[in-house]
Amino acid sequence: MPKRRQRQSLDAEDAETLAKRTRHNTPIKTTTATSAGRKNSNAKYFTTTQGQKLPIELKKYWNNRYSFFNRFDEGIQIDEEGWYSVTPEVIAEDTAQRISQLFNRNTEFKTKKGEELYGRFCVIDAFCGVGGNAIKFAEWCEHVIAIDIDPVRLAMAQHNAEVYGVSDRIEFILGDFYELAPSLVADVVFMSPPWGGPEYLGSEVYDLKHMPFHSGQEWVDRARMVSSNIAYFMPRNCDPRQLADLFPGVPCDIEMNYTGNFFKAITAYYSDLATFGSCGPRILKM
Ligand code: MGP
Ligand code: SAH
Repeated sequence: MPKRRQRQSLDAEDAETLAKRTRHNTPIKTTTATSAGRKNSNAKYFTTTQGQKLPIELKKYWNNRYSFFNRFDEGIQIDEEGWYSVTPEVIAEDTAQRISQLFNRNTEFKTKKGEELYGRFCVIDAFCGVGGNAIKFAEWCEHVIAIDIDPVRLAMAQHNAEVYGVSDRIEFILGDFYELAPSLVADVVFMSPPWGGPEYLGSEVYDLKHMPFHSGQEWVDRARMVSSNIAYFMPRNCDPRQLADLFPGVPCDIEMNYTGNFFKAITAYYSDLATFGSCGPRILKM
């Protein structure tokens, strides 16, 4: 069973200061939102020890490869967009653990498989990428539906789940979550949509109205067609109040996600996934 981690609330932090806590991280300069360096004819590349040729801007992610998958050397596959989008393993683990514990608190159902306990609920990873979150969900709950619009990344997610020995609990679906949502059935929806590439840090506050493809509101409205239990993995320069307002009338916890001392992202939890039942944004530090 994965180890448990303690969550603490941040008393002194409020919504406005959270939106400004991005200064210690410098955005990388890239020429396109979807593939760092690809459209720059002068782009420099490096070759990984696996023989993968990647734009030099992605080297910092390669250097942190074990923070994304501690079993990286067992054959983990990641493409360019996957490198800058994959959720660090420690954060994916916290999210899966939190959802499992909170959901089971409300349902009290558990099932036993071998020596381990899994929550008897189904979570949708609506944008599974190369599988960073889906793999961790599969370690904590019985059934995961992992969706991605990109066939290459979906195949990588499946391969990576096999490396972790959890692919039997994940149903992989190739498709557009926006189109699929009305026909899906699940208890929880986790969303980590595209933010527009590493340039998401280019403005002081990330505006949910101007996300690529669909606005932050449209994604939440789609997720609500499946379940009100939503977890939304979003840029660290989001305005927590804007995130909370996406789903009026239900509790919302805003969690700051760290790897070590580095503030990486925030996750908004709605409805039953919000622990304390307040309708304003309540900020937690993970
Ligand atoms: P980052 O800011 O690109 O990296 O993304 P980092 O290491 O904080 O760089 P720094 O130089 O600014 O310090 C931080 C984390 O956000 C990544 O590790 C991913 O987990 C996540 N992330 C980044 N992007 C661009 C996306 C995205 O488009 N979609 C999703 N779902 N996650 C992303
Ligand atoms: N959490 C993932 C990273 C997600 S990155 C991980 O840890 O690996 C966002 C992903 O959303 C990308 O892989 C992209 O292909 C996918 N995507 C973009 N639009 C989509 C859509 N409409 N439906 C489903 N997936 C989509």
